[in-house]
Amino acid sequence: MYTKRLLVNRPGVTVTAMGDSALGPPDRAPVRDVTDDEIDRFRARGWARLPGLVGAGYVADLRDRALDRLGERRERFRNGFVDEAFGQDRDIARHDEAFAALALSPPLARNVRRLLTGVDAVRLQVTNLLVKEPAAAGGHGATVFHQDFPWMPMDRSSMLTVWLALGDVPADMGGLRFYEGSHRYGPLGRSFVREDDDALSQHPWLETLELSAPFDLAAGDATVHHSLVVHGAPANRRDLPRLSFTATYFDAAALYTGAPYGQTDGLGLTVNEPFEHPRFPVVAS
Ligand SMILES: O=C(O)CCC(=O)C(=O)O
Repeated sequence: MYTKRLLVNRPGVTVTAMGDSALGPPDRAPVRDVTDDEIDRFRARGWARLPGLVGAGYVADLRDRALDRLGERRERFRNGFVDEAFGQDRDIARHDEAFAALALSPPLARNVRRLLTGVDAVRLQVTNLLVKEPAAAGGHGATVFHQDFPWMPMDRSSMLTVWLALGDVPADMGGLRFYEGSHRYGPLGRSFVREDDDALSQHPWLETLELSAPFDLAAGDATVHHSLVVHGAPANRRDLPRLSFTATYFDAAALYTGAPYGQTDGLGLTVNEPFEHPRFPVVAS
């Protein structure tokens, strides 16, 4: 059961709830290094595929944990524009030590630091367990094309999301698609706040950019996408839920702008200062 797992740390992994000041040494998640080619591709296109990023055994355990968690919480996920596209269990790493160990893994943080340009250290912004239920069973619809950054209260966009497949994700299960190089066009406005406010409706010229071809991911494969790249996903046409884990990181030197944002409102952050708060740990890399 999920609750038992919370109480029993694994050998060598001592992780307290994220948000507390004492974070244990999350050094056991098996994460490979990104290659120079992958870094080049990420910088040129705004996203990259990272096959076999996390070891299969570790991912199988994450998937079991995710299924336990979803079994308990599924009904809570459905509300708002975003949750028409996929269900979220935000901050999963604050509730489960295996997800925390991955999100706080130095090899993963080192990868993120190397992918972003001119960044010396990164903070973890948020973790998420995502589920896209099969459309045929009345589940979720498409994830409309959008950028992540326009929501954010950071003064710079050096920020990315690692999207890890917890099971096999064939393209027709709702695999992500990306507008190649769209991260070079700056913030293009918010989506998910009004009807029909997806990035393509607001910026039809995006269709002049190449859309990445559909691709399959195996469990343990990941993609990484820049906070400014326009991305979305079709509905899940399979009969199993699409399960993924995301971890979003940003430049540790970024300053808080004070823009209203659910995650940061009320935390006592200081405008024009870095995000010095246990919710946004600098991850050793
Ligand atoms: O998983 C999806 O369908 C979308 C995820 C997404 O937009 C993100 O992680 O930024």
